[in-house]
Amino acid sequence: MNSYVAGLLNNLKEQNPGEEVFIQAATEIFNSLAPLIEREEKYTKHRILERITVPERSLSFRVVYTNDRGEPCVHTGYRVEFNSALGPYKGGLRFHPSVNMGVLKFLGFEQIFKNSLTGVNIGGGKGGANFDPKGKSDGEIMRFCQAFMLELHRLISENTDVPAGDIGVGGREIGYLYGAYKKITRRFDGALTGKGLAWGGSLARTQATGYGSVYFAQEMLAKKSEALRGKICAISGAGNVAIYTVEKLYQLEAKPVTISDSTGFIYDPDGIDLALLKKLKEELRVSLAEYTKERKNAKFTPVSEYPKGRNGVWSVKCDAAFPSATQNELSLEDAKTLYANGCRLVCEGANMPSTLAAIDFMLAQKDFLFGPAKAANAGGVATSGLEMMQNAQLESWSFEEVDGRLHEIMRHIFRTSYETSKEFGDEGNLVLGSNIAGFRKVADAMIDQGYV
Ligand code: NDP
Ligand code: 2IT
Repeated sequence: MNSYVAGLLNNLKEQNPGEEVFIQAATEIFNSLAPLIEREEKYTKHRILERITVPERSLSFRVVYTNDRGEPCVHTGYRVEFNSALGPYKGGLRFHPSVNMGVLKFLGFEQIFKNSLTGVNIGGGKGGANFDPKGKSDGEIMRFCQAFMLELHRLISENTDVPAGDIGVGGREIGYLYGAYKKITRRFDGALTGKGLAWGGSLARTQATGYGSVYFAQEMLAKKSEALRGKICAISGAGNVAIYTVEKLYQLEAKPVTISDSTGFIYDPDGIDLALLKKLKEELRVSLAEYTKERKNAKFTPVSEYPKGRNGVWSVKCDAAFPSATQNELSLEDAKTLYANGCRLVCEGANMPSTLAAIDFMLAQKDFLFGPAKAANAGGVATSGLEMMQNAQLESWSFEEVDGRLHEIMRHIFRTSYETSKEFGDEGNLVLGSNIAGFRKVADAMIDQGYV
Protein backbone atom coordinates (compact mmCIF):
# COMPACT_ATOMS: atom_id res chain seq x y z
CA MET A 1 0.00 0.00 0.00
CA ASN A 2 1.51 3.40 -0.90
CA SER A 3 1.84 6.17 1.68
CA TYR A 4 -1.13 8.19 0.38
CA VAL A 5 -3.49 5.21 0.67
CA ALA A 6 -1.98 4.14 4.02
CA GLY A 7 -2.48 7.69 5.33
CA LEU A 8 -6.12 7.66 4.25
CA LEU A 9 -6.68 4.37 6.03
CA ASN A 10 -5.18 5.73 9.25
CA ASN A 11 -7.43 8.74 8.99
CA LEU A 12 -10.43 6.47 8.46
CA LYS A 13 -9.55 4.54 11.63
CA GLU A 14 -9.39 7.76 13.64
CA GLN A 15 -12.68 9.01 12.23
CA ASN A 16 -14.55 5.74 12.83
CA PRO A 17 -13.53 4.56 16.29
CA GLY A 18 -14.81 1.16 17.38
CA GLU A 19 -16.00 0.22 13.88
CA GLU A 20 -13.55 -2.67 13.39
CA VAL A 21 -15.49 -4.53 10.72
CA PHE A 22 -15.93 -1.36 8.66
CA ILE A 23 -12.18 -0.71 8.88
CA GLN A 24 -11.52 -4.34 7.92
CA ALA A 25 -13.69 -3.99 4.80
CA ALA A 26 -12.00 -0.70 3.88
CA THR A 27 -8.52 -2.18 4.45
CA GLU A 28 -9.23 -4.99 2.01
CA ILE A 29 -10.45 -2.56 -0.65
CA PHE A 30 -7.61 -0.08 -0.12
CA ASN A 31 -5.03 -2.88 -0.40
CA SER A 32 -6.50 -3.89 -3.75
CA LEU A 33 -6.86 -0.35 -5.07
CA ALA A 34 -3.32 0.83 -4.45
CA PRO A 35 -2.04 -0.11 -7.97
CA LEU A 36 -5.05 1.55 -9.63
CA ILE A 37 -4.66 4.74 -7.59
CA GLU A 38 -0.99 4.92 -8.60
CA ARG A 39 -1.79 4.40 -12.26
CA GLU A 40 -4.80 6.75 -12.55
CA GLU A 41 -4.20 10.18 -11.10
CA LYS A 42 -7.88 11.23 -11.51
CA TYR A 43 -9.03 9.23 -8.46
CA THR A 44 -6.67 11.12 -6.19
CA LYS A 45 -7.42 14.47 -7.84
CA HIS A 46 -11.16 14.04 -7.27
CA ARG A 47 -10.68 12.66 -3.73
CA ILE A 48 -12.65 9.53 -4.56
CA LEU A 49 -11.35 7.39 -1.67
CA GLU A 50 -12.13 10.13 0.85
CA ARG A 51 -15.65 10.53 -0.56
CA ILE A 52 -16.53 6.90 -1.13
CA THR A 53 -15.81 5.94 2.49
CA VAL A 54 -18.38 8.37 3.91
CA PRO A 55 -22.02 7.29 3.56
CA GLU A 56 -24.14 9.76 1.61
CA ARG A 57 -26.65 9.50 4.43
CA SER A 58 -27.21 7.29 7.46
CA LEU A 59 -30.08 7.21 9.86
CA SER A 60 -30.67 5.49 13.17
CA PHE A 61 -34.03 5.45 14.83
CA ARG A 62 -35.96 4.07 17.80
CA VAL A 63 -38.19 1.07 17.21
CA VAL A 64 -40.67 0.11 19.91
CA TYR A 65 -43.00 -2.84 19.64
CA THR A 66 -45.21 -4.69 22.11
CA ASN A 67 -44.32 -8.29 22.95
CA ASP A 68 -46.85 -11.06 23.63
CA ARG A 69 -46.87 -10.20 27.34
CA GLY A 70 -47.94 -6.66 26.52
CA GLU A 71 -44.57 -5.17 27.41
CA PRO A 72 -42.83 -2.49 25.30
CA CYS A 73 -39.52 -3.62 23.76
CA VAL A 74 -37.04 -1.02 22.55
CA HIS A 75 -34.54 -1.46 19.71
CA THR A 76 -32.42 0.66 17.39
CA GLY A 77 -33.12 0.57 13.67
CA TYR A 78 -30.71 1.78 10.98
CA ARG A 79 -30.41 2.50 7.29
CA VAL A 80 -27.07 3.42 5.76
CA GLU A 81 -27.45 4.95 2.29
CA PHE A 82 -23.85 4.63 1.23
CA ASN A 83 -23.58 5.43 -2.46
CA SER A 84 -26.04 6.24 -5.24
CA ALA A 85 -23.64 6.93 -8.13
CA LEU A 86 -24.89 3.91 -10.10
CA GLY A 87 -28.54 3.82 -9.06
CA PRO A 88 -30.93 3.73 -6.10
CA TYR A 89 -29.44 2.54 -2.80
CA LYS A 90 -29.82 -1.23 -2.75
CA GLY A 91 -29.03 -3.74 -0.05
CA GLY A 92 -30.53 -5.95 2.59
CA LEU A 93 -31.87 -5.52 6.12
CA ARG A 94 -30.27 -7.54 8.93
CA PHE A 95 -32.11 -8.33 12.16
CA HIS A 96 -29.58 -9.70 14.63
CA PRO A 97 -28.53 -8.72 18.18
CA SER A 98 -24.99 -7.90 16.93
CA VAL A 99 -26.22 -5.17 14.54
CA ASN A 100 -24.81 -1.68 15.10
CA MET A 101 -23.75 1.22 12.87
CA GLY A 102 -20.24 -0.22 12.32
CA VAL A 103 -21.61 -3.55 11.11
CA LEU A 104 -24.03 -1.85 8.72
CA LYS A 105 -21.32 0.48 7.42
CA PHE A 106 -19.14 -2.54 6.60
CA LEU A 107 -22.04 -4.24 4.84
CA GLY A 108 -23.17 -1.07 3.04
CA PHE A 109 -19.61 -0.32 1.93
CA GLU A 110 -19.14 -3.82 0.49
CA GLN A 111 -22.51 -3.54 -1.20
CA ILE A 112 -21.38 -0.56 -3.31
CA PHE A 113 -18.73 -2.59 -5.12
CA LYS A 114 -20.72 -5.83 -5.25
CA ASN A 115 -23.67 -4.05 -6.83
CA SER A 116 -21.39 -2.36 -9.33
CA LEU A 117 -20.06 -5.77 -10.41
CA THR A 118 -23.56 -7.07 -11.19
CA GLY A 119 -23.90 -4.72 -14.16
CA VAL A 120 -27.37 -3.71 -12.92
CA ASN A 121 -27.84 0.01 -12.15
CA ILE A 122 -28.00 -0.11 -8.36
CA GLY A 123 -26.16 1.86 -5.66
CA GLY A 124 -25.15 0.52 -2.25
CA GLY A 125 -26.94 0.54 1.10
CA LYS A 126 -27.71 -1.63 4.11
CA GLY A 127 -29.97 -1.50 7.13
CA GLY A 128 -31.40 -3.46 9.99
CA ALA A 129 -31.89 -3.53 13.72
CA ASN A 130 -30.39 -5.02 16.87
CA PHE A 131 -33.46 -7.22 17.15
CA ASP A 132 -33.24 -11.00 17.58
CA PRO A 133 -36.07 -12.78 15.74
CA LYS A 134 -35.09 -16.05 17.42
CA GLY A 135 -37.73 -17.38 19.80
CA LYS A 136 -40.22 -14.64 18.89
CA SER A 137 -43.81 -15.46 17.92
CA ASP A 138 -45.17 -14.57 14.47
CA GLY A 139 -47.18 -11.79 16.11
CA GLU A 140 -44.08 -10.30 17.72
CA ILE A 141 -42.17 -10.46 14.43
CA MET A 142 -45.07 -8.75 12.66
CA ARG A 143 -45.36 -5.96 15.21
CA PHE A 144 -41.60 -5.42 15.15
CA CYS A 145 -41.60 -5.18 11.33
CA GLN A 146 -44.49 -2.71 11.44
CA ALA A 147 -42.76 -0.54 14.05
CA PHE A 148 -39.53 -0.64 12.02
CA MET A 149 -41.33 0.42 8.82
CA LEU A 150 -43.02 3.30 10.65
CA GLU A 151 -39.62 5.05 10.33
CA LEU A 152 -38.03 3.30 7.35
CA HIS A 153 -40.84 4.24 4.93
CA ARG A 154 -39.58 7.83 4.90
CA LEU A 155 -36.43 6.72 3.08
CA ILE A 156 -37.50 4.04 0.66
CA SER A 157 -39.32 3.78 -2.67
CA GLU A 158 -38.80 1.95 -5.95
CA ASN A 159 -36.28 4.50 -7.22
CA THR A 160 -34.67 5.96 -4.11
CA ASP A 161 -33.73 3.11 -1.77
CA VAL A 162 -34.78 -0.53 -2.13
CA PRO A 163 -34.10 -2.84 0.87
CA ALA A 164 -34.29 -6.66 0.84
CA GLY A 165 -33.43 -9.53 3.18
CA ASP A 166 -30.21 -10.50 4.97
CA ILE A 167 -29.56 -12.39 8.22
CA GLY A 168 -32.82 -12.71 10.16
CA VAL A 169 -34.89 -11.18 7.36
CA GLY A 170 -36.49 -13.64 4.93
CA GLY A 171 -39.78 -14.01 3.11
CA ARG A 172 -41.91 -13.76 6.26
CA GLU A 173 -40.31 -10.49 7.41
CA ILE A 174 -40.37 -8.95 3.91
CA GLY A 175 -44.12 -9.72 3.83
CA TYR A 176 -44.82 -7.90 7.09
CA LEU A 177 -42.52 -5.03 6.11
CA TYR A 178 -44.22 -4.65 2.73
CA GLY A 179 -47.70 -4.74 4.25
CA ALA A 180 -46.74 -1.93 6.60
CA TYR A 181 -45.05 0.06 3.80
CA LYS A 182 -48.18 -0.16 1.69
CA LYS A 183 -50.48 0.79 4.55
CA ILE A 184 -48.40 3.82 5.51
CA THR A 185 -47.58 5.14 2.02
CA ARG A 186 -50.59 3.92 -0.01
CA ARG A 187 -48.11 2.81 -2.68
CA PHE A 188 -47.87 -0.63 -4.28
CA ASP A 189 -44.44 -0.41 -5.83
CA GLY A 190 -41.13 -2.21 -5.87
CA ALA A 191 -39.76 -0.55 -2.72
CA LEU A 192 -38.61 -3.91 -1.35
CA THR A 193 -37.27 -7.02 -3.08
CA GLY A 194 -37.60 -10.63 -2.00
CA LYS A 195 -41.38 -10.19 -2.13
CA GLY A 196 -43.87 -13.07 -2.33
CA LEU A 197 -44.52 -14.42 -5.81
CA ALA A 198 -48.17 -13.35 -5.82
CA TRP A 199 -47.39 -9.71 -5.00
CA GLY A 200 -44.44 -8.66 -7.13
CA GLY A 201 -41.70 -11.07 -6.12
CA SER A 202 -39.42 -12.77 -8.61
CA LEU A 203 -39.03 -16.47 -9.19
CA ALA A 204 -35.52 -17.64 -8.29
CA ARG A 205 -34.81 -14.72 -5.89
CA THR A 206 -35.00 -17.11 -2.92
CA GLN A 207 -32.46 -19.44 -4.53
CA ALA A 208 -30.30 -16.74 -6.12
CA THR A 209 -27.48 -16.13 -3.63
CA GLY A 210 -26.73 -19.81 -3.04
CA TYR A 211 -27.13 -20.78 -6.69
CA GLY A 212 -25.03 -17.80 -7.74
CA SER A 213 -22.23 -18.72 -5.35
CA VAL A 214 -22.09 -22.24 -6.81
CA TYR A 215 -22.17 -20.86 -10.38
CA PHE A 216 -19.20 -18.72 -9.42
CA ALA A 217 -17.31 -21.75 -8.03
CA GLN A 218 -18.08 -23.55 -11.29
CA GLU A 219 -16.44 -20.73 -13.26
CA MET A 220 -13.34 -20.75 -11.06
CA LEU A 221 -12.99 -24.52 -11.51
CA ALA A 222 -13.70 -24.40 -15.25
CA LYS A 223 -10.65 -22.17 -15.71
CA LYS A 224 -8.62 -25.16 -14.47
CA SER A 225 -10.71 -27.60 -16.51
CA GLU A 226 -12.27 -28.98 -13.32
CA ALA A 227 -15.87 -29.41 -12.22
CA LEU A 228 -17.80 -29.71 -8.97
CA ARG A 229 -19.01 -33.20 -9.79
CA GLY A 230 -17.86 -35.67 -7.11
CA LYS A 231 -16.32 -32.99 -4.88
CA ILE A 232 -16.89 -33.18 -1.11
CA CYS A 233 -18.12 -29.76 0.04
CA ALA A 234 -18.22 -28.14 3.48
CA ILE A 235 -20.84 -25.42 3.95
CA SER A 236 -21.31 -23.15 6.96
CA GLY A 237 -24.66 -21.60 7.79
CA ALA A 238 -28.11 -23.13 7.59
CA GLY A 239 -30.09 -20.16 6.34
CA ASN A 240 -31.12 -18.86 2.94
CA VAL A 241 -27.65 -18.81 1.38
CA ALA A 242 -26.50 -22.15 2.79
CA ILE A 243 -29.70 -24.03 1.90
CA TYR A 244 -29.63 -23.06 -1.78
CA THR A 245 -25.88 -23.62 -1.97
CA VAL A 246 -26.52 -27.21 -0.84
CA GLU A 247 -29.38 -27.55 -3.35
CA LYS A 248 -27.31 -26.38 -6.34
CA LEU A 249 -24.32 -28.49 -5.29
CA TYR A 250 -26.54 -31.59 -5.42
CA GLN A 251 -27.81 -30.56 -8.86
CA LEU A 252 -24.20 -30.50 -10.03
CA GLU A 253 -23.50 -33.90 -8.42
CA ALA A 254 -21.19 -32.60 -5.69
CA LYS A 255 -21.57 -33.90 -2.14
CA PRO A 256 -22.30 -31.33 0.62
CA VAL A 257 -21.45 -32.87 4.01
CA THR A 258 -21.70 -30.02 6.54
CA ILE A 259 -23.99 -27.18 7.62
CA SER A 260 -23.81 -25.00 10.74
CA ASP A 261 -25.81 -22.53 12.79
CA SER A 262 -25.30 -20.44 15.89
CA THR A 263 -25.54 -23.57 18.09
CA GLY A 264 -23.05 -25.87 16.30
CA PHE A 265 -22.38 -27.82 13.12
CA ILE A 266 -23.57 -31.01 11.47
CA TYR A 267 -21.29 -33.47 9.71
CA ASP A 268 -23.31 -35.93 7.67
CA PRO A 269 -21.03 -38.41 5.87
CA ASP A 270 -23.95 -39.56 3.70
CA GLY A 271 -24.51 -36.02 2.40
CA ILE A 272 -26.73 -33.32 3.92
CA ASP A 273 -30.43 -34.23 3.86
CA LEU A 274 -31.75 -31.15 2.03
CA ALA A 275 -35.45 -31.78 2.77
CA LEU A 276 -34.70 -32.18 6.47
CA LEU A 277 -32.55 -29.02 6.47
CA LYS A 278 -35.39 -27.04 4.88
CA LYS A 279 -37.91 -28.45 7.35
CA LEU A 280 -35.76 -27.59 10.39
CA LYS A 281 -34.79 -24.10 9.26
CA GLU A 282 -37.49 -22.79 6.90
CA GLU A 283 -40.50 -24.30 8.71
CA LEU A 284 -39.69 -25.19 12.32
CA ARG A 285 -36.87 -22.64 12.90
CA VAL A 286 -35.06 -24.89 15.41
CA SER A 287 -31.42 -25.69 16.25
CA LEU A 288 -29.43 -28.03 13.99
CA ALA A 289 -29.05 -30.30 17.03
CA GLU A 290 -32.46 -31.66 15.95
CA TYR A 291 -30.98 -32.96 12.66
CA THR A 292 -29.40 -36.03 14.26
CA LYS A 293 -32.79 -37.26 15.54
CA GLU A 294 -33.66 -38.23 11.97
CA ARG A 295 -30.18 -38.92 10.57
CA LYS A 296 -28.41 -41.45 12.74
CA ASN A 297 -25.05 -41.35 10.90
CA ALA A 298 -24.79 -37.59 11.29
CA LYS A 299 -22.88 -35.93 14.11
CA PHE A 300 -23.72 -32.62 15.79
CA THR A 301 -20.83 -30.71 17.40
CA PRO A 302 -21.94 -27.84 19.66
CA VAL A 303 -20.11 -24.50 19.52
CA SER A 304 -18.83 -25.09 23.08
CA GLU A 305 -16.66 -27.93 21.70
CA TYR A 306 -14.99 -25.86 18.96
CA PRO A 307 -11.23 -25.36 19.49
CA LYS A 308 -10.52 -21.86 20.82
CA GLY A 309 -10.73 -19.15 18.14
CA ARG A 310 -11.75 -21.68 15.50
CA ASN A 311 -14.91 -22.63 13.64
CA GLY A 312 -15.43 -26.39 14.04
CA VAL A 313 -17.02 -26.80 10.64
CA TRP A 314 -13.71 -26.08 8.85
CA SER A 315 -12.01 -29.05 10.49
CA VAL A 316 -14.04 -31.43 8.31
CA LYS A 317 -12.07 -32.87 5.39
CA CYS A 318 -13.36 -31.48 2.10
CA ASP A 319 -12.38 -30.49 -1.43
CA ALA A 320 -14.27 -27.18 -1.46
CA ALA A 321 -15.69 -24.86 1.24
CA PHE A 322 -18.60 -22.42 1.05
CA PRO A 323 -18.69 -20.10 4.10
CA SER A 324 -22.32 -18.94 4.10
CA ALA A 325 -23.18 -17.82 7.64
CA THR A 326 -21.60 -14.54 8.77
CA GLN A 327 -18.52 -12.27 8.91
CA ASN A 328 -15.16 -13.45 10.24
CA GLU A 329 -16.22 -17.08 10.52
CA LEU A 330 -13.08 -18.37 8.75
CA SER A 331 -9.81 -17.46 10.47
CA LEU A 332 -6.18 -17.96 9.42
CA GLU A 333 -6.06 -21.16 11.48
CA ASP A 334 -9.27 -22.37 9.82
CA ALA A 335 -7.81 -21.64 6.37
CA LYS A 336 -4.63 -23.54 7.23
CA THR A 337 -6.66 -26.50 8.50
CA LEU A 338 -8.78 -26.57 5.35
CA TYR A 339 -5.67 -26.47 3.18
CA ALA A 340 -3.86 -29.15 5.18
CA ASN A 341 -6.93 -31.39 4.80
CA GLY A 342 -6.85 -31.06 1.01
CA CYS A 343 -9.39 -28.29 0.42
CA ARG A 344 -8.45 -26.28 -2.68
CA LEU A 345 -11.41 -23.91 -3.13
CA VAL A 346 -13.17 -21.40 -0.88
CA CYS A 347 -16.18 -19.56 -2.30
CA GLU A 348 -17.67 -16.88 -0.04
CA GLY A 349 -21.48 -16.96 0.13
CA ALA A 350 -21.56 -14.79 3.27
CA ASN A 351 -20.33 -11.19 3.47
CA MET A 352 -16.67 -10.97 4.58
CA PRO A 353 -16.61 -14.47 6.13
CA SER A 354 -12.81 -14.74 5.91
CA THR A 355 -10.46 -12.64 8.01
CA LEU A 356 -7.80 -10.55 6.25
CA ALA A 357 -5.08 -12.97 7.41
CA ALA A 358 -7.07 -15.96 6.10
CA ILE A 359 -7.47 -14.27 2.70
CA ASP A 360 -3.74 -13.50 2.51
CA PHE A 361 -2.95 -17.13 3.26
CA MET A 362 -5.40 -18.48 0.66
CA LEU A 363 -4.19 -16.07 -2.05
CA ALA A 364 -0.60 -17.10 -1.35
CA GLN A 365 -1.30 -20.79 -2.13
CA LYS A 366 -0.78 -21.12 -5.85
CA ASP A 367 -2.91 -24.29 -6.12
CA PHE A 368 -5.87 -22.67 -4.34
CA LEU A 369 -9.00 -20.97 -5.74
CA PHE A 370 -10.50 -18.14 -3.70
CA GLY A 371 -13.85 -16.58 -4.66
CA PRO A 372 -14.32 -13.31 -2.73
CA ALA A 373 -17.73 -12.36 -1.33
CA LYS A 374 -18.34 -9.25 -3.41
CA ALA A 375 -18.12 -11.34 -6.55
CA ALA A 376 -19.27 -14.77 -5.38
CA ASN A 377 -22.42 -13.77 -3.47
CA ALA A 378 -23.55 -11.01 -5.85
CA GLY A 379 -26.19 -13.29 -7.36
CA GLY A 380 -28.72 -12.40 -4.64
CA VAL A 381 -28.66 -8.67 -5.16
CA ALA A 382 -28.36 -9.11 -8.93
CA THR A 383 -31.61 -11.08 -8.88
CA SER A 384 -33.13 -8.37 -6.69
CA GLY A 385 -32.20 -6.10 -9.60
CA LEU A 386 -34.07 -8.46 -11.93
CA GLU A 387 -37.07 -8.27 -9.56
CA MET A 388 -36.94 -4.45 -9.81
CA MET A 389 -36.89 -4.71 -13.62
CA GLN A 390 -39.94 -6.99 -13.60
CA ASN A 391 -41.78 -4.64 -11.21
CA ALA A 392 -41.01 -1.61 -13.36
CA GLN A 393 -42.48 -3.37 -16.41
CA LEU A 394 -45.35 -5.03 -14.47
CA GLU A 395 -44.03 -8.39 -15.69
CA SER A 396 -43.22 -11.81 -14.20
CA TRP A 397 -40.51 -13.81 -15.87
CA SER A 398 -40.28 -17.62 -15.72
CA PHE A 399 -37.90 -19.39 -13.34
CA GLU A 400 -35.75 -20.43 -16.31
CA GLU A 401 -35.56 -16.85 -17.58
CA VAL A 402 -34.44 -15.44 -14.21
CA ASP A 403 -32.08 -18.32 -13.41
CA GLY A 404 -30.56 -18.06 -16.90
CA ARG A 405 -29.92 -14.35 -16.45
CA LEU A 406 -28.47 -14.98 -12.96
CA HIS A 407 -26.12 -17.59 -14.39
CA GLU A 408 -24.98 -15.22 -17.13
CA ILE A 409 -24.42 -12.42 -14.58
CA MET A 410 -22.23 -14.73 -12.46
CA ARG A 411 -20.20 -15.71 -15.55
CA HIS A 412 -19.84 -12.02 -16.41
CA ILE A 413 -18.67 -11.16 -12.86
CA PHE A 414 -16.10 -13.95 -12.99
CA ARG A 415 -14.80 -12.87 -16.42
CA THR A 416 -14.59 -9.20 -15.42
CA SER A 417 -12.80 -9.98 -12.15
CA TYR A 418 -10.43 -12.39 -13.85
CA GLU A 419 -9.59 -10.04 -16.73
CA THR A 420 -9.01 -7.17 -14.30
CA SER A 421 -6.64 -9.28 -12.19
CA LYS A 422 -4.69 -9.98 -15.38
CA GLU A 423 -4.65 -6.31 -16.35
CA PHE A 424 -3.04 -5.50 -12.99
CA GLY A 425 -0.41 -8.20 -13.22
CA ASP A 426 -1.77 -10.72 -10.70
CA GLU A 427 -3.72 -13.18 -12.85
CA GLY A 428 -6.30 -15.16 -10.91
CA ASN A 429 -6.28 -12.90 -7.81
CA LEU A 430 -10.02 -12.32 -7.79
CA VAL A 431 -9.89 -10.14 -4.66
CA LEU A 432 -7.78 -7.63 -6.58
CA GLY A 433 -9.78 -8.08 -9.78
CA SER A 434 -13.25 -7.75 -8.28
CA ASN A 435 -12.34 -4.83 -6.02
CA ILE A 436 -10.75 -2.83 -8.84
CA ALA A 437 -13.49 -3.66 -11.37
CA GLY A 438 -16.28 -2.82 -8.90
CA PHE A 439 -14.59 0.38 -7.73
CA ARG A 440 -13.65 1.74 -11.15
CA LYS A 441 -17.22 1.94 -12.39
CA VAL A 442 -18.52 3.70 -9.27
CA ALA A 443 -15.55 6.07 -9.10
CA ASP A 444 -15.89 7.08 -12.75
CA ALA A 445 -19.62 7.73 -12.23
CA MET A 446 -18.79 9.88 -9.20
CA ILE A 447 -16.35 11.91 -11.29
CA ASP A 448 -18.97 12.37 -14.04
CA GLN A 449 -21.55 13.52 -11.49
CA GLY A 450 -19.39 16.21 -9.86
CA TYR A 451 -18.80 17.07 -6.22
CA VAL A 452 -22.00 16.01 -4.46
P1 NDP B 1 -30.12 -16.37 7.38
O1 NDP B 1 -30.60 -15.59 8.53
O2 NDP B 1 -31.09 -17.01 6.48
O3 NDP B 1 -29.11 -17.50 7.86
C1 NDP B 1 -27.97 -17.19 8.59
C2 NDP B 1 -27.35 -18.48 9.07
O4 NDP B 1 -26.09 -18.20 9.65
C3 NDP B 1 -28.17 -19.17 10.15
O5 NDP B 1 -27.99 -20.54 10.04
C4 NDP B 1 -27.55 -18.63 11.43
O6 NDP B 1 -27.69 -19.50 12.54
C5 NDP B 1 -26.10 -18.51 11.04
N1 NDP B 1 -25.46 -17.41 11.77
C6 NDP B 1 -25.80 -16.10 11.71
N2 NDP B 1 -25.02 -15.38 12.52
C7 NDP B 1 -24.19 -16.27 13.11
C8 NDP B 1 -23.15 -16.13 14.04
N3 NDP B 1 -22.81 -14.94 14.53
N4 NDP B 1 -22.50 -17.26 14.41
C9 NDP B 1 -22.83 -18.48 13.91
N5 NDP B 1 -23.82 -18.65 13.02
C10 NDP B 1 -24.47 -17.57 12.62
O7 NDP B 1 -29.16 -15.39 6.55
P2 NDP B 1 -28.64 -15.53 5.06
O8 NDP B 1 -28.44 -16.95 4.69
O9 NDP B 1 -29.49 -14.67 4.21
O10 NDP B 1 -27.22 -14.80 5.16
C11 NDP B 1 -26.01 -15.51 5.40
C12 NDP B 1 -24.83 -14.66 4.97
O11 NDP B 1 -24.94 -14.39 3.57
C13 NDP B 1 -24.71 -13.29 5.62
O12 NDP B 1 -23.34 -12.95 5.70
C14 NDP B 1 -25.39 -12.36 4.62
O13 NDP B 1 -24.94 -11.03 4.76
C15 NDP B 1 -24.90 -12.99 3.33
N6 NDP B 1 -25.67 -12.70 2.12
C16 NDP B 1 -27.01 -12.93 2.05
C17 NDP B 1 -27.70 -12.69 0.88
C18 NDP B 1 -29.14 -13.00 0.73
O14 NDP B 1 -29.65 -12.83 -0.39
N7 NDP B 1 -29.85 -13.46 1.74
C19 NDP B 1 -27.01 -12.12 -0.30
C20 NDP B 1 -25.58 -12.00 -0.15
C21 NDP B 1 -24.96 -12.26 1.02
P3 NDP B 1 -29.12 -19.66 13.29
O15 NDP B 1 -29.97 -20.52 12.36
O16 NDP B 1 -28.79 -20.34 14.56
O17 NDP B 1 -29.66 -18.30 13.44
O1 2IT C 1 -25.69 -8.87 1.02
C1 2IT C 1 -26.50 -8.88 0.07
O2 2IT C 1 -26.14 -8.71 -1.09
C2 2IT C 1 -27.92 -9.10 0.38
N1 2IT C 1 -28.26 -9.32 1.55
C3 2IT C 1 -28.95 -9.01 -0.69
C4 2IT C 1 -29.33 -7.58 -0.94
C5 2IT C 1 -30.46 -7.36 -1.91
O3 2IT C 1 -30.80 -6.18 -2.07
O4 2IT C 1 -30.99 -8.30 -2.51
